[in-house]
Amino acid sequence: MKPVTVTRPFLPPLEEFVEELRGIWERGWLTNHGPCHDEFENALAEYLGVQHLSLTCNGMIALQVGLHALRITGEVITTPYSFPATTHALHWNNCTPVFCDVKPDTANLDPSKVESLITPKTTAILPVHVYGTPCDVAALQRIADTHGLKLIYDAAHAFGVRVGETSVLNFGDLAILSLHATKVFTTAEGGALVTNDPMLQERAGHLKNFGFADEVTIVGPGTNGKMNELQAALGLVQLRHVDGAIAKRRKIATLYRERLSGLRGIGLLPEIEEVTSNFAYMPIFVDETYPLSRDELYDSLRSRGYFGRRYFYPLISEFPMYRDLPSAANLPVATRLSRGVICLPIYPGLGADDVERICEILRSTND
Ligand code: T4K
Repeated sequence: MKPVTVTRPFLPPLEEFVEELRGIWERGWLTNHGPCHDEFENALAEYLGVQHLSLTCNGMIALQVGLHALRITGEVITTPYSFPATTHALHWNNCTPVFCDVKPDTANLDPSKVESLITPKTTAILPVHVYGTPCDVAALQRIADTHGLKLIYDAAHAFGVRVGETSVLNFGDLAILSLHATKVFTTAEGGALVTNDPMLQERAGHLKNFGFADEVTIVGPGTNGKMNELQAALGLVQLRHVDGAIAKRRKIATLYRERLSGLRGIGLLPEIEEVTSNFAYMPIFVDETYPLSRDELYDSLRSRGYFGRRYFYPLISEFPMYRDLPSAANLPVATRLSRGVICLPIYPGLGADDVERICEILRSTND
């Protein structure tokens, strides 16, 4: 049996991509704001329902550029329950991460624990919409407004997620997306920075291009964060197919939920009524009432060819470069979730028979 991995990229019909490549070959224009880049940037903003979007070569660079564009310094309150990129971006921007615990139901930053961490050095809050589940955006905005802090969302997982009629990317001062191969919508590597502030978009646009404002004017110590034409061409083609891909994910997630809800010792994320999900991940949280430990279940699935992943274990606050920070010490909810999580395989091409088999393994162990 071919191993079933946690995800596989959705890829469009090859001929459609080849057609876009033909244009690139003819033009001989490979990067630096080519026609595919500009067309994709506009099309993506329109698809997502956001005002100002700037494409980048990946999500981590989008975050670094965004933090720099907002001139974030000092301490930033953030979540330990994420991919390393979230905190590493702070580190690369010379900011000090201050870890805050998460909510037990969503694994997102817990607003009720943020205010006690604010000091005179705090300049911003950096939450993550983990697994694409929106944070408590209203509560976090209230805290940011009260204390004069910037609010930057790591929305790497949240492509296409909506709260009511609004894209989740419209909240905060800025949000970043990842378009990596493992994401719901991919350009192989890729990212985007989203904001409602045209000045901020302009500054970020300069910073991702070495700081160039024009041929001879450098307005900041920029980096090279541009998306190239091949990535953008793939993005243009992907956009035609992404709705179908998300619909397939929805079916798989629904089947998982039908089979797993109520299973003793296995927790699922909540379904939130006003949220349009993208079904990016299928995390389960194994607790002590399940007959196997998380790692025993993880290994048992692997031995049968099902390669889930423990996103996000260990916590970022447990990494050697962060574990001595005072804020790394008291994160009981994040620690519990991290010790219990397995993200089960979910991607558009995953067969219902595989989902049934995975759920059968989970249930039979529980009998
Ligand atoms: N913020 C957050 C909250 C994030 O989760 C991420 C990235 C970022 C920021 C940074 O965004 P980027 O700079 O990456 O755009 C993966 C991804 O590399 C990473 O993008 C992602 N989060 C993270 C959650 O997952 P790994 O190390 O687990 O990936 P890897 O290579 O082990 O792939 C997992 C599985 O996916 C493989 O077993 C098979 C499948 N796969 C993977 C690739 C790369 C494919 O089928 N094809 C592929 O091309 O980190």
